[in-house]
Amino acid sequence: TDSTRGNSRTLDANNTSSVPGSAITDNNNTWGEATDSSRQRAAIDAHYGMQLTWDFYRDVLGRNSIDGNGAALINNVHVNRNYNNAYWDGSQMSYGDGDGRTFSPLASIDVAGHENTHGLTERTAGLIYRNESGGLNEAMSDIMGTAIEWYASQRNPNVQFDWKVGEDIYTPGVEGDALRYMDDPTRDNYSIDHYSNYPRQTEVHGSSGIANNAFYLFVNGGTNRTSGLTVTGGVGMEKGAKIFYRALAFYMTPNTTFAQASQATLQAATDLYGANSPEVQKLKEAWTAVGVN
Ligand code: ASN
Ligand code: CA
Ligand code: ZN
Ligand code: CA
Repeated sequence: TDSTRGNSRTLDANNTSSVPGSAITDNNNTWGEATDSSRQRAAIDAHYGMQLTWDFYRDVLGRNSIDGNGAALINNVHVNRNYNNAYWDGSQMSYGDGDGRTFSPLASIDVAGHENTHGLTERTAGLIYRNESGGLNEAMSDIMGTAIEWYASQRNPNVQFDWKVGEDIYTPGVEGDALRYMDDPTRDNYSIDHYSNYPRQTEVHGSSGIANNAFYLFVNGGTNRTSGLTVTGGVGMEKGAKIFYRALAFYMTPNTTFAQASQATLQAATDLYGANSPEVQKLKEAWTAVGVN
């Protein structure tokens, strides 16, 4: 239980689906020691991911937890047995341990940031989890999860920032792969990176690639594989995260489409940096590159 972060806490579901789970104890309240039980590791990872999420929301987004009012973030680990998933259920997070082949325990920083951000989206825009709004809901989680990984990498030299999602927990026996790739969403042979392909892939974890790639091009610069259009340079993660968060919290609504999301982010960028700013110009280029106008 983290008294410095609204009593957010991490609990043990004891390999059942029953949440919230039971308290996890330690003989000296110093967590992550080599001598601590290996069963604590997933809990410490989930808890660290929650702490970084809390601090990123506070320091970068200027927001007090998911509801803006300091709501405790509740994490459950060891959910089910060999469970290859992690999710937000409307009030708390659940993390499986994975089967050891497809996934190791699903508590990496980017995944924790992703799941916590489902809570943020639910308490702000309320993007409905199907159709275009569902793809945007998923993209906001990948975007903030990756921004939180970036924030962590600025503070902890052991954290490696990248544009992959879930690289540290996906297929532990395979080097270099990931669950999703924001710099080239099509690399997973499932996601799409351009709105012209939306009719072919409407599932939310695949259509998210459209907005994921727009965010990547905006923040980092790069080329969209499908259109071949290039955004030169990028505005950097901090500005990108602030703009997309402002769009989520102030302009998006439950049925927002990709085209409306583009307008929402442009309005947010205009609020923060001005209508004639390079930020607004680059953001237009990024959305154009992924086929959204
Ligand atoms: N891990 C998935 C996610 O957070 C669970 C789901 O499909 N809702 O999106
Ligand atoms: Ca200890
Ligand atoms: Zn998700
Ligand atoms: Ca990552």
